[in-house]
Amino acid sequence: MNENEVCSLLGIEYPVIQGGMAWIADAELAAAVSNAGGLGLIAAMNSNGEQLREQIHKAKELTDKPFGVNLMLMSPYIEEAVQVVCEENIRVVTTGAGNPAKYMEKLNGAGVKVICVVASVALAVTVERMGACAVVAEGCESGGHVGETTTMALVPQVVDAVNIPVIAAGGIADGRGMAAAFMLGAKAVQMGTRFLTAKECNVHENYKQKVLSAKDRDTIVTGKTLGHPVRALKNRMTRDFQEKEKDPATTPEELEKMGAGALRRAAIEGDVRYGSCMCGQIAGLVNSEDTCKEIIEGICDDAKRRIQEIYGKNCVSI
Ligand code: TUI
Repeated sequence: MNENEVCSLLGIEYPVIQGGMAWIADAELAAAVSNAGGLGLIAAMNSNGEQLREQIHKAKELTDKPFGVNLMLMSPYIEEAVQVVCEENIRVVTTGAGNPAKYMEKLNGAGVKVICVVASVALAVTVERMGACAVVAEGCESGGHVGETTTMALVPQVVDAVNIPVIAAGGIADGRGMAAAFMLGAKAVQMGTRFLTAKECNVHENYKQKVLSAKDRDTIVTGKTLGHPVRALKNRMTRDFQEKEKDPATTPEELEKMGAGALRRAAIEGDVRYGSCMCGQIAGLVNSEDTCKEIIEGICDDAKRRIQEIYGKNCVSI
């Protein structure tokens, strides 16, 4: 344990938090990240209450380190997920894709620390007032559901607006990204894309390979017209979606239907042509399959070395 504010808040060794990737972040990935000294998270998005409980029990068998649950606020199972988190004595959750106001009191009342993923200063300020213990400021370089502001612009503005620790996310996958996040005032990083290709990540092999071979301009944001823009790797599905989105004859219902189940199709079934391979812009930098331990230790060591190169030894402990 070191003096990093997020590490002491969460009882973890390294200031690295895993993204709560729906259909991907299961008990095995969460436990591997936590065992490596970061904070692993189980994605509740795709599980009903009982399925989530099962994953939590599994993670408890695989690690005795702290791990959390990601609550995706648009999930049809959100009420059940909150209930199960409280019953299972989960110590920390992250929330995303909405305003968690409805659930803050219940979670905090049950002793659950709430870290809200935000894409704007306004929501960061709101959730701090409601009792969030930290925020993840997630720039639009991220994969999946995205806001409109880049990490470079969002993080320092959120840092200036709140008194709780800020965790940077979006476009971070190596030590350079982590060092840059610290310079912007973040106290930790959250990474999704980097963990997609972790050895312990159970995403379908086709999806993993597509991330590994992706280049800088291979992602695209679709779904803006529906009000929930999503970043994914370009493929047949995103091209069809784009065409439909441009066509004034397309109804929102048709678009919703195209998107429904698309992430599952890619992540579980391995259909990387007609499924949605949600992924961040940093995929071009992610070229190897490593264990969570190699990823976390590698990134923290590299960030520390780079900061020390500039500011001298003993200036930082990560
Ligand atoms: O939530 C995410 N990323 C996600 S969720 C997801 S699951 C999904 N599956 C199928 C279709 C669409 C999504 C995949 N990726 N990141 C956290 C995040 N939250 N990014 C942006 C936001 C956000 C945006 C607007 C949070 C709040 C918000 O406004 C809420 C308000 O009321 O102000």
